[in-house]
Amino acid sequence: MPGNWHLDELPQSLEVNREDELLLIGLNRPVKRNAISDEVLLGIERVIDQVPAGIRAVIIYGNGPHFSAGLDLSELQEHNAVEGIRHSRMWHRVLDKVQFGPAPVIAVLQGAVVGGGLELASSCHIRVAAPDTFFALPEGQRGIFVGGGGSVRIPRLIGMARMTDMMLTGRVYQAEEAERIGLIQYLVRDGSPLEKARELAQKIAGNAPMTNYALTHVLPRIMDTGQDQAMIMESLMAAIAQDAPEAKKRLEDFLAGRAKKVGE
Ligand code: 1HE
Repeated sequence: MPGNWHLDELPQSLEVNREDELLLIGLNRPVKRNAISDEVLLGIERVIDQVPAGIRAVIIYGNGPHFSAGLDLSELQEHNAVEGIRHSRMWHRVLDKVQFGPAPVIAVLQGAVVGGGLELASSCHIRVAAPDTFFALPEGQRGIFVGGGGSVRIPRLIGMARMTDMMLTGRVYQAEEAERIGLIQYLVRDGSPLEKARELAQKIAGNAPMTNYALTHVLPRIMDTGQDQAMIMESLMAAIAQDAPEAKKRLEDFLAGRAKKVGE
């Protein structure tokens, strides 16, 4: 790892590795099915806060057979209502940093992606899953509610009706169905989902940084605003992006036959 990193401060429950322009963050509590304790959550925040310059894409994965069993339920029992709000707001703060952080984030999923694990995965920009992945929101059955931004992010992926059903009835979506309803973008039937994520991350890293910024920071805001304001935001973003020297160079390369064609 580069010298400007202080990884010795990270808990054992996380592992972080740099591969050139990519940063890999691993949930590393397989014995507890990568349940997300405060230590894990705050560790993710520290990593995102300290992503070194030059990192162009981030991959989040879980060690062991499950991506994550969600919130560490052993820590929730202690909370009163005020502490519950603070705790939920802490999840919001950290997962907002994942969504609106310095680089696009790809989640690599297998086994359980449930509760807060699904909320974490939903805050990432791309979800790549193995065939054994399953998705659920057991909060409904545990007598609680989502608190990590799930009510905002998950309906944007699959619609409110499906999320309501998941929580009311405990419905579990298997990987095939999850791909069909848009919960994941990639189902890796053969081969390694992590390798697929690396391949996608390399593509992302090769984009103009302004385009990646527009997609991760501006597009979600455009989605959240009225049509009139959204259109002007789009025009402003388009103008800024095309004005950048990198965009000019890329257009020139295409017109001179030096750039890849669509699909190459
Ligand atoms: C845990 C957790 C956890 C496992 N918090 N300790 N999430 C849930 O309600 C999901 C709860 N977990 C499960 O349903 C199952 O563990 C799994 C389907 C994910 C995996 O099953 P399995 O048979 O492989 O493992 P296991 O035997 O259930 O669990 C192994 C250990 O992990 C065990 O501890 P041990 O000391 O007895 O070995 C479990 O207690 C522990 N473990 N999941 C704490 N979640 C921001 S708000 C978000 C709100 C939520 O996320 S609510 C949903 C919580």
